[in-house]
Amino acid sequence: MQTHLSVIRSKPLLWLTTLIFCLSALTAEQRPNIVFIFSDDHAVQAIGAYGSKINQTPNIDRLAEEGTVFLNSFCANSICGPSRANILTGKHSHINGFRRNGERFDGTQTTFPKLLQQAGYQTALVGKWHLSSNPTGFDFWEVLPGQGSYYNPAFIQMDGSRQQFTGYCTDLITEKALKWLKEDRDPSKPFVLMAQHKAPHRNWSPALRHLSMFDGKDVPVPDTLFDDYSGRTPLLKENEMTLDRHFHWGHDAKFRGPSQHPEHFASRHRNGEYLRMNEEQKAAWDAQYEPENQALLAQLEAGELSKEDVVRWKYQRYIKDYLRTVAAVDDGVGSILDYLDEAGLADNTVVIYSSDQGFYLGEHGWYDKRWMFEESLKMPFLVRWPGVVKAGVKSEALIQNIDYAPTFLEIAGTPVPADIQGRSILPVLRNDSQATSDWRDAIYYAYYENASAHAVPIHDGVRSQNHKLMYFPRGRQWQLFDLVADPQELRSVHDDPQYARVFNVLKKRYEDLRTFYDVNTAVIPMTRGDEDWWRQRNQQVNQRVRGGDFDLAFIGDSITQGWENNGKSTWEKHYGDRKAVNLGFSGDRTEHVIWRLTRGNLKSLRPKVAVMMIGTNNTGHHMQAPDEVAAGVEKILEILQERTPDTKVLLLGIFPRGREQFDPYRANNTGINQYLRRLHDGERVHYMDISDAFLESDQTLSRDIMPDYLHLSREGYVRWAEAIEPKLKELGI
Ligand code: SGN
Ligand code: CA
Repeated sequence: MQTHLSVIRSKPLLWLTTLIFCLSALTAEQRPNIVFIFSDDHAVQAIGAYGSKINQTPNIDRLAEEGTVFLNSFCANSICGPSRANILTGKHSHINGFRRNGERFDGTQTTFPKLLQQAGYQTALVGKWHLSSNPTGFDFWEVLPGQGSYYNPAFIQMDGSRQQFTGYCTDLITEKALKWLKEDRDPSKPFVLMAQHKAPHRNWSPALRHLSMFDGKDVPVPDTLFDDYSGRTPLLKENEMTLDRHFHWGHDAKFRGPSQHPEHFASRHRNGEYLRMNEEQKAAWDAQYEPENQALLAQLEAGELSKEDVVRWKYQRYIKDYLRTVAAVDDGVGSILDYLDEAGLADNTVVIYSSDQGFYLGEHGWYDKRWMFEESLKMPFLVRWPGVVKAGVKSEALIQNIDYAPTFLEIAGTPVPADIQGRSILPVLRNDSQATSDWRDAIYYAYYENASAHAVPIHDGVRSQNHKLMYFPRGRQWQLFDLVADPQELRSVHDDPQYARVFNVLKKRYEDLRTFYDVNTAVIPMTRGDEDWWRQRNQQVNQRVRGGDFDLAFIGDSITQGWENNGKSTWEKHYGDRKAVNLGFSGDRTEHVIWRLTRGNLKSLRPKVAVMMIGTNNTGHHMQAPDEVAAGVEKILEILQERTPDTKVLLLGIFPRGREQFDPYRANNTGINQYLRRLHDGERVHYMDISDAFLESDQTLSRDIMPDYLHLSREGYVRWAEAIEPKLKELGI
């Protein structure tokens, strides 16, 4: 009540409204409200309560003083849309279907706002959404289109129209959230309000009032600003998020006019935010940046700066802008907390501050996120719930964004659907925020957005209390980090004999967690567009099938692609004038074929017959279990059915491999084929096992047929063609 007293003394009118409000609030249901304040790319390194060395966040820190800070809070997929989908559904990306930015969230699926709404909660969402489809499950929403803008942003209204507002995005979102709280909601109902900021997302455009923050001061530089990436996978070097090489002239560094100094600055010279500003905003902006910019240019021209000096300058420009945008988020948190106090709502409202993923604040020389390293894997999670959550506590329990949905449902006293993958953290909260004895030992993480901005490869892994195991399908590399001995993750110990036990046990946990969360990579569409030759071949294929009229398509991996090499003369003889096309890509597994067929290869291709042989790389690359690979093949058949229903599929059993009969890879393929046989329906799908065409009488393979015991020789292709020829005729080719 102490806040009410101070309000009484200072503002009599406000006091009256507050009193009336409190009385009505008393008669309202007592189920707790939830205020979820969520920002974009706010790393824990930039939050006071997490021990920031570079800024202060007094308002966010209030949640820490009055509640709990979760130190080991992680995302499931370190990128915007996917993290939001994880939160809404309580499920990993491969289950909720939103794996990469740019996909479309299926808003018909069950989400926690829908369930809370059904349970009688009022639900509201303001700010960044970034899931393409319109929000579902909210009584009120007003969202930014896509990434939204910092200056004078547009918001999509519930009727689908767009309205532009003058002002600064973070402040507008706070104001809109407050307006809903104060004026628009039904005070007789409990509520959940999600206030979701764009800040501090790239391109880190501060509010005018914060422009001069940090003037005359340097922000401390992270230890690893000049990381040489040794001791870890070479994939790190492909990264396109360095301050050194990927910091853009206008967009990031805020220079005006055409790009200069390409030796230091990447070339994007358009600063979209500047173009949105009115004259007054531009004037304040220029007054801040221009003198600093001109000073740097003068130094560059005078040859006074080393390459490292310029990286340090870019770091200062970057980090100050980033932290300035954080300052407005922190102001917004303060305004909302103040209002909850004033309105007497604080005691019965759970307030959470979080952000969609972490971010690199110069660590490893980077900005951006995506990698499973600590800085971008971590999400802030501070929770205040007077009377339930112990105040001033720091928790080391491993929590993840898939836990939010079940937690919110449990807070509201609503049943948690059995298919939700996260766990409610309520038992942890009720246990003085410490992990209960049956709490989890590790979290599972998966990143899918390869072949896109910043060039981070697909990877997944597990993170336990003290270790992290990561797996990169490209190059099939493991990385293992000891987070106690090496908190900055600078040396992978995956092949260090001293860590053999840890490696083996974590690998087991990795496999078990993948089974537990139903991860079957054989069915999850994956591009290899980050490999140049693959991307080019795929573009060529897409072009060919668009222009052509094909009766026969061969779908598969290198063995199919080999029709263009060892199989060339046989192809010409058998298929040269039968309108045939080769959709074989060396190294492809079922998941890559799924990607290709759903994103271009089948756009206008409607063959009479498709000959398909796929799966031996699922075996060869990671001995994937036969039922999983077969599910991948089945999914491809479904795709064909859906997109080209009249095509007959000649599904071939995976060819034998390995010299000996008892080769483990061959045995795995045999295991897959047992399942594939069952996919034969004699109508659309025709299964054939032509192994006998390749095997000797003692079941071995000869080098004459398969020189490397996997790929076919010229003679091998002759045998393949002859073995299927009668069937092709029967199918009308
Ligand atoms: C934009 C940014 C990227 C950023 C992605 C994803 N480029 O594309 O730097 O990684 O968003 O961010 S920018 O040129 O538009 O600034 S996310 O948080 O939405 O996933
Ligand atoms: Ca983000």
